[in-house]
Amino acid sequence: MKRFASLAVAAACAAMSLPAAAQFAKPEDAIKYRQSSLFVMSQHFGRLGAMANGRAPYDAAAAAANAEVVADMAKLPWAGFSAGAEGGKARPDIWKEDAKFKERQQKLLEETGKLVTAAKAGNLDALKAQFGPTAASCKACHDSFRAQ
Ligand code: ASC
Repeated sequence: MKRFASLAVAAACAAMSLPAAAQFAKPEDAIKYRQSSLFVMSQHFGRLGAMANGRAPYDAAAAAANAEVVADMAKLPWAGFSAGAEGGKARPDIWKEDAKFKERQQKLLEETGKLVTAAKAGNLDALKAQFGPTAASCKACHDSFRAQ
């Protein structure tokens, strides 16, 4: 069992250190992967927005669960912007301005991390206060890197 566990960890580490491109069988898969994770993120973020903006009743447990999904999804799309996977709504600048693109990713990860903390605080005001900055981090990346 212990041996199996350490093999599993080794395999997971090997997968993480693979170049991102090697993780997808074809460029269309990379595009679908990033769009899918962003879509799931937007669905759960939208549910938080509905609560933050008073369009849905505040539900502390649902808020925390939704925020967790948002933060988990926020980690995923980036591997899908791999070399040779241009297309979809991605602007070519993504592959030319790596530092700026990474900085936007980092900001989203930071804000979605804070969103989890805020949602777990268990009060609507905390959620409201962190919803805007998180949405702003989505928008900042879209403004620079997503085609209209
Ligand atoms: C959403 C969603 C986005 C962001 C963005 C924030 O709910 O789907 O892409 O928020 O609109 O400005």
